[in-house]
Amino acid sequence: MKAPRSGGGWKAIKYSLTLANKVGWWKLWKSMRTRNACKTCAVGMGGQKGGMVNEAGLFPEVCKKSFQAMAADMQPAVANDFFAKNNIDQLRAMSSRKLEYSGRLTQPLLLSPGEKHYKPISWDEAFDLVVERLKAAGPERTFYYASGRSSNEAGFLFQLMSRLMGTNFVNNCSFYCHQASGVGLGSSIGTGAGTLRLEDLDHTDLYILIGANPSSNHPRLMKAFMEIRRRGGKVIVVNPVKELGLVNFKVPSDVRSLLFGSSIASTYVQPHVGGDMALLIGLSKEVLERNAHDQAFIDAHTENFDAFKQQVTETSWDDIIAQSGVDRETIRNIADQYLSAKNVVIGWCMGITHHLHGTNSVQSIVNFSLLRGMVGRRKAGLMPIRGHSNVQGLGSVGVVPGMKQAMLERFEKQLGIKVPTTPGYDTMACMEASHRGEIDFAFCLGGNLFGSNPDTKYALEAMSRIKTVLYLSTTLNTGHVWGTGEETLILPVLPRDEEPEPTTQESMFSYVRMSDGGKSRFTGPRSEVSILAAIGQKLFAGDDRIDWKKLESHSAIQELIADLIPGYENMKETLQSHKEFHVTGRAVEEYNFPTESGKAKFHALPLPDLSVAENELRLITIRSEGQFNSVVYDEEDIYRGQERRDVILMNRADIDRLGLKPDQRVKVKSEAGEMPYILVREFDIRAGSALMYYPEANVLVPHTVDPLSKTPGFKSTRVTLEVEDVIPN
Ligand SMILES: Nc1nc2c(c(=O)[nH]1)N[C@H]1C(S)=C(S)[C@@H](COP(=O)(O)OP(=O)(O)OC[C@H]3O[C@@H](n4cnc5c(=O)[nH]c(N)nc54)[C@H](O)[C@@H]3O)O[C@H]1N2
Ligand SMILES: Nc1nc2c(c(=O)[nH]1)N[C@H]1C(S)=C(S)[C@@H](COP(=O)(O)OP(=O)(O)OC[C@H]3O[C@@H](n4cnc5c(=O)[nH]c(N)nc54)[C@H](O)[C@@H]3O)O[C@H]1N2
Ligand code: SF4
Ligand SMILES: [Mo]
Repeated sequence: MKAPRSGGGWKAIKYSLTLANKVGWWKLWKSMRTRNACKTCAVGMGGQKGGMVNEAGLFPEVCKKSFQAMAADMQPAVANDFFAKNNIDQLRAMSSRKLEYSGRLTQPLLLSPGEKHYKPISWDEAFDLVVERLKAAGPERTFYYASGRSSNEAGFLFQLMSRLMGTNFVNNCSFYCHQASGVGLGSSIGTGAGTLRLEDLDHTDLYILIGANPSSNHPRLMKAFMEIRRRGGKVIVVNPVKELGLVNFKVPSDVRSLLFGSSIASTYVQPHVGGDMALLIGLSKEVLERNAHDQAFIDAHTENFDAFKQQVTETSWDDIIAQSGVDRETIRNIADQYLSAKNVVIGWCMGITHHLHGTNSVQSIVNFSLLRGMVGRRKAGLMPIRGHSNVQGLGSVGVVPGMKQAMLERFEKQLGIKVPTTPGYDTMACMEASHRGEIDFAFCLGGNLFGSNPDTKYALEAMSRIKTVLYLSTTLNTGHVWGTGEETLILPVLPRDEEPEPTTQESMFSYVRMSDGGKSRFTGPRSEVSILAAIGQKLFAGDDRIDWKKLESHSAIQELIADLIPGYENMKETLQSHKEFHVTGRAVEEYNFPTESGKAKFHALPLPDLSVAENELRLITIRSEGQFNSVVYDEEDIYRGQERRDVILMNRADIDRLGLKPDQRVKVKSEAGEMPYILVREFDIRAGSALMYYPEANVLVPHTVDPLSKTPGFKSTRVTLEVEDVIPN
């Protein structure tokens, strides 16, 4: 399969038109125009300004991902006899695409111990069963996991339930995603969120994009990069993989770009996988050696600079160059660009966080931007490019093991609730507890905990040892069929544009949108809030701390959020006038860092140990154009020119060095597992690295985590290859 010459463009438009043909043009258009926030990524669009409109009021702000998610929700319901016809083994044989396209879930389903078929049950039966099992499990043997699709309102109720039950075993998919950004930023500048607003990007003259592929994963950001270049600004891309869409992209909403394409990267650097931290230390060293840092800013607004400077001075150029894989000349060149820019923004995604030193890499990003005061004011700053559309909101409303002190105090003072102060469990800690047989109930608000986990064998064992696994989901995924406990229950939910009452979502720019909801496309599924409120009423019957009946109303929850969640005070106005708002305190202004001292902190960090044996490659596991996380919509990856997913993409030099040939079959082995019959493919990727597709390649990723953020090293698995001598039919 041939790769196209640019990302986006007609291909993206054609794809969207094909989807429209499938579900009906008018219906899709009408659905997209409703006043609901985009369901897909955290750039955010839609809400009260109307579908396909961004916070600046611009239209059309849309991409094929948003159509994809909408079209999936517009498919018919799962056939009545689907579960009678397909037993669990048959369901396990289905691909994630087949499961997703089996239809929308409309009835509560129960897979009882020893049974082979999911069977429909009534909502009352389902609630009775959930409540009985939750009570029997108790706080010490239950965990709560949420994906970032759910609303703030559902997330708030979810964590409130866990706290009233007396546990902090509550977390969200962020632990497998941007947690390193939250921890790294928090420890450096006092806030875990990005420091920018969308409009700040209008002033950027240098954007450094590290370990992210927005051309596939955050398509509307591409317009911002195009505009930076048109203004004469620079975009430096740091990525071991040459991503086509980061070289050239055709922005569909811009005629000139659509016709002729837009050059995105003005400099494209391909470091070693995991070598970013060394590169950032090198860049800081270069700036310090030239004495080009802003000493006045550093003295006034930062601390720990001397320790940082000493550490950087002691780190040798040889080590920096060897570990980053970036030569001195390129480091000088990037430093020149950094020093001559007025407003620098550094953005990053999973290429930074999915490493065992992910948090330290984020701290190194902050160190570098502090050298010139490029964080802490408007127009410049730091931009963790968030994943799920409301993952940031779920963190804000407390779906985290450790509740922020300010929030904890408000809970105790205003609600009279004693929130447990035990450290709680992150996501991997929950999986480990399950593996030890210490968990009886897993409460999953959306997502695919099984599919997103590293070490598939371990995840399978862990989930199977849980007594009851409960999923609240819109459609079927591999988690429902593989991530089963002794007993498994699926409750069908409404996506946000079918909610009976308004919900809210927070974007990566900390902009809170309000989604109107809309008419349910089916009878059967219920809103996440109504399910949680119903469970709450039964679970806490006779306990008058919280009126769970009242919390069936979204506006009652929104009032609580406005009172209890720091930064969400403006929610009161949203309630009255549907006015959307930015969470206060996130966009750091005038160098008022929300740390205890009011200063930003430099971190003195030694280089991590990234050694690999001669015959090993460093494997990164990533998304393709046609998938959303564990849901694979299309087999082919059009931008990388791959027509199938059972491939390992490698540099030609490694293929030759290891005595392999393109299209040869190999067994890929790691300490966690092995994958047989994988096709070797040549690709423009830094030698020493290899690329495979997530979620399939999770078989290979060990479940070790970054000690600071507890994020697995999804992009740092050491693998070896073995030639397969038998070709299967
Ligand atoms: N279409 C689509 N959109 C999505 C998603 C999806 O699955 N599909 N998922 C959403 C979610 S939850 C998230 S978190 C985001 C993820 O968005 P991204 O982080 O952009 O996605 P990944 O595919 O994980 O790949 C990240 C990039 O990092 C690079 N990379 C890998 N290792 C390294 C490294 O060591 N250093 C550097 N510098 N780069 C490296 C890879 O080559 C790749 O280009 O996307 C969101 N949007
Ligand atoms: N090897 C490897 N593993 C990874 C990654 C990687 O790059 N490499 N990426 C990691 C990252 S960044 C993330 S974020 C995680 C993803 O982890 P998760 O968020 O747990 O997984 P998703 O695949 O996004 O979950 C999709 C499911 O959510 C359900 N859903 C969709 N919409 C709704 C809704 O409105 N409400 C509810 N209740 N359910 C809904 C559907 O059933 C759908 O099948 O995976 C991580 N795992
Ligand atoms: S970039 Fe993200 S938020 Fe914007 S339309 Fe696409 S999927 Fe939706
Ligand atoms: Mo993510």
